[in-house]
Amino acid sequence: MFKKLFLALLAMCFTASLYASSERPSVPSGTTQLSDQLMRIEGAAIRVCAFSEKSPASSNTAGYLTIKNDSDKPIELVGVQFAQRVESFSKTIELHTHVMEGHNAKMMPVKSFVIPAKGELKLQPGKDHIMFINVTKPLKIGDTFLLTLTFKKGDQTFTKDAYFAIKSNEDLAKKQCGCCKKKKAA
Ligand SMILES: [Cu+2]
Repeated sequence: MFKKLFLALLAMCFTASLYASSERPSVPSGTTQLSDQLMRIEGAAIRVCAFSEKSPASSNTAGYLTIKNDSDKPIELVGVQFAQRVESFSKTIELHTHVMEGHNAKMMPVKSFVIPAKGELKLQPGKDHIMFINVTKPLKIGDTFLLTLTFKKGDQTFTKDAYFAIKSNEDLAKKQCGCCKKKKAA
């Protein structure tokens, strides 16, 4: 009886710590908790960007988050996809980094990002990010989307779901990144 209560309390603590830093604590829970992996996800957000009705195929946007690895083994983020039963808003999702080509920063897809043991991975504007290619519908500030992140730790593969909040460009960075398709001047 006490053991059950203790386990329930423990589960609640882990759930609370996973969402403790969420900007929108009211988002529904019910995601798979992988507390045994000793990971925390913070500040998951997606840039709202301008959606072009005329050429939706050329609309892109970017997602950011911080992943903290409290374990003593490195963890690799190998993929991101829309969670089951979540209506997708882009055709492709890639992991991107920035490389310098002469004086210009250029985005390039990568296979994975490493979260070092007892360290963190910060995906942020102008740096490593999640790229949503071919956005298929307008996004609204304040909406949230559940995404499934796939990780590798040693020879083990596991997933973790995280809510991403749609945020304004101003909320995410002072300056515009090259992630959004630029609006033509009227
Ligand atoms: Cu990109």
